Amino acid sequence: MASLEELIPKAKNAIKEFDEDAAKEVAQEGIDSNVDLVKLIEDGFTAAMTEVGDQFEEGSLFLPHVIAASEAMSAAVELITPVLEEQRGGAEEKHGGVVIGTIAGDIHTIGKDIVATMLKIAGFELYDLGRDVAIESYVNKAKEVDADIVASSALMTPTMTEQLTLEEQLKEAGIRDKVKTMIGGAPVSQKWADEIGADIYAENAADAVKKAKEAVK
Ligand code: HCB
Repeated sequence: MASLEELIPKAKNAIKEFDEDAAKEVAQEGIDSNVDLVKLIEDGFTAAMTEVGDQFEEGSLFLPHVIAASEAMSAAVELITPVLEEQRGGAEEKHGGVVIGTIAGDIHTIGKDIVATMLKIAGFELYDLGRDVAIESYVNKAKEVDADIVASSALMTPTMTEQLTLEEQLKEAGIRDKVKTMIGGAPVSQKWADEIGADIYAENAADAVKKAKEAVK
């Protein structure tokens, strides 16, 4: 049996060494050792992914490294997700419906997937539209399922502006006052949320769950 403290550095190394098999092994060890899997994702895999991103920005790593690191991370999270759902799924009260997706023009899914998983585990009904989601798809889905929250993820400066378009199109469709909007992603901030009139800015998955629960109270 391994402790969380032992597994966090192993998780980080697996991502930083772009080693998918090692990432899956750490995830499985975490499951078998019954450690806090949310912490393993956030303090282990996600923390290392952020480091990889920083090194990519500095120019010491290149796109194939980022792709390999993100594949390793996705493989680990894929193993952990059903276990988390089983452990916590039925345990909490139901909170409402969330339409979520990575915004039009943007294919980054890792953060959005983690947020979606955590919201689901916390008792929200999730409608995950995937990546590169057209604005009208968010609007149509929100109408169709009578959503409480429309959540978007943007990882790039150019695609952030689509979050403003989403605000505008929800207004045009006459449903802006019926839903709360949540935005997130590395370049997104509270300042941007204030500027475009989004209801919630969430810095990470735990923050997203906390604020989403408050918003639908
Ligand atoms: Co990508 N990429 N990328 N990338 N990528 C970024 C985002 C850059 C910042 C790297 C850089 O240049 N510095 C940059 C964007 C620059 C900018 O505009 N500011 C960038 C670029 C430019 C690109 C391409 C254009 C590269 C190219 O092809 N030349 C291309 C994008 C094409 C497109 O989208 N149309 C591209 C591709 C890729 C992949 C495919 C290699 C891979 C994505 C794999 C995948 O997602 N399936 C990738 C990755 C992995 C990154 C970095 C390294 C990490 C992103 C990540 O997964 N972080 C990223 C660098 C960085 O972000 N610093 C780089 C880990 C997750 C867990 O964090 O912030 O996404 P997160 O999510 C958090 C948080 O934000 C919040 O909760 C999550 C969990 O804690 N949250 C929400 C997220 N969404 C939320 C939604 C809510 O409603 C609420 C909270």
